[in-house]
Amino acid sequence: MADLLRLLLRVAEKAANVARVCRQEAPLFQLLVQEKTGDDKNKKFVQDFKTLADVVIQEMIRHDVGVKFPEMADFINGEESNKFENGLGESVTVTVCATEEDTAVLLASVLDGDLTAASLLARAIHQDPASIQADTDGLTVPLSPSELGIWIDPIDATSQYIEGREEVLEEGRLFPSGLHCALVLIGVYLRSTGEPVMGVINQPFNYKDPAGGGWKGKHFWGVSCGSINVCSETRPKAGPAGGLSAVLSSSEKPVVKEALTSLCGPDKLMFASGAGYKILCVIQGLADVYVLSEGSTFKWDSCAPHALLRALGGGVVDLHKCLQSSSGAEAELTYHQPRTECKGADRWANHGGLVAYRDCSQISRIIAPLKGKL
Ligand code: 2IP
Ligand code: CA
Ligand code: CA
Repeated sequence: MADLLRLLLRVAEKAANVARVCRQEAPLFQLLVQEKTGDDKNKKFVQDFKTLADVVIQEMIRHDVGVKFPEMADFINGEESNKFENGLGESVTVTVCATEEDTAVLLASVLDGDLTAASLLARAIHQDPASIQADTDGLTVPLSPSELGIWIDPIDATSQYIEGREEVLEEGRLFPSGLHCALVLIGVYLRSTGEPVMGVINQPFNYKDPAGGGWKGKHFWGVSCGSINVCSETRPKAGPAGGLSAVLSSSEKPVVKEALTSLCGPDKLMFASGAGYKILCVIQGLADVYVLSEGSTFKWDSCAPHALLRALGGGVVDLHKCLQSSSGAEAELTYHQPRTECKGADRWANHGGLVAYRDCSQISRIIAPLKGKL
């Protein structure tokens, strides 16, 4: 299934192109950022467009993977539904059509007839992406498509994507917010056990060409299945013993912030936007752990980066399960079973919160100061 990995890298790059086009092309950008103060229909329309970028990307990924691997078609899911209601209350099913022209016509019906915007989007959807440099030659992945399912978050950290603040990233440093937090996440799991086995992350706004060539992206990937553990990132060297660093959501509970400030010290407790970006920070060694005490992330947020962490020897565990058991055994997140007692997106929430880590010996150190506090 190295073919699948190469395909996911390509569709993630296409997704990143769509995300960039929505910010680069004036007719689309205006839709993305303008907050009209007019009537409700107008407000709803702007809201529609933000959701449409997500829906379109997810459908494009689903379409491209489904064509190449039909056995997977019914097991490709994500944050969005392709049923879309436009500002006029009409319901449209967003699909990728056989031709660019047909896709443009369909999208125009969602965009209140705006064929200019719809054509720009359709072009990005049907365009072949630039070829991806990824060292996957010789990689064999002993899995078959009929065993696998996929979780997609077409754009994670949407709020940062819309706000659009530009940062010049520096190697080895975590930047708490900005466009670089927006990520395309595609995770593959085993239908039988729910283990994450492959992940692709595309960061569409990694680097802005100072010569005016626009934004360039960066991709990350990992495969973890049986004895095969391969990742685009190298295992970061262990930091000096004793100093543990953690990244949290800025909206994390005060009790967790206090407990981890005592453990890590104020300099090693960091905050960042985007669930995917925070796990990416752990993957890159910019933080040792990401701790989240609430069920505010979903399977599509964690599946892809979880696979990369596993390939590096780490993982993602359910925080509340760890607090209940001393060993943390059986606490690793899985991706195949919904919480049947819940409705809608909540069925797929990581409801017990999470701890993402590269080194499992750090879990007990993180858990200890949180015991009895949550
Ligand atoms: C969100 C996004 C948020 C995150 C939240 C996710 O996904 O990653 O940034 O909150 O948990 O569900 P926070 O940044 O506080 O960690 P989306 O942007 O796709 O809705
Ligand atoms: Ca998300
Ligand atoms: Ca999203």
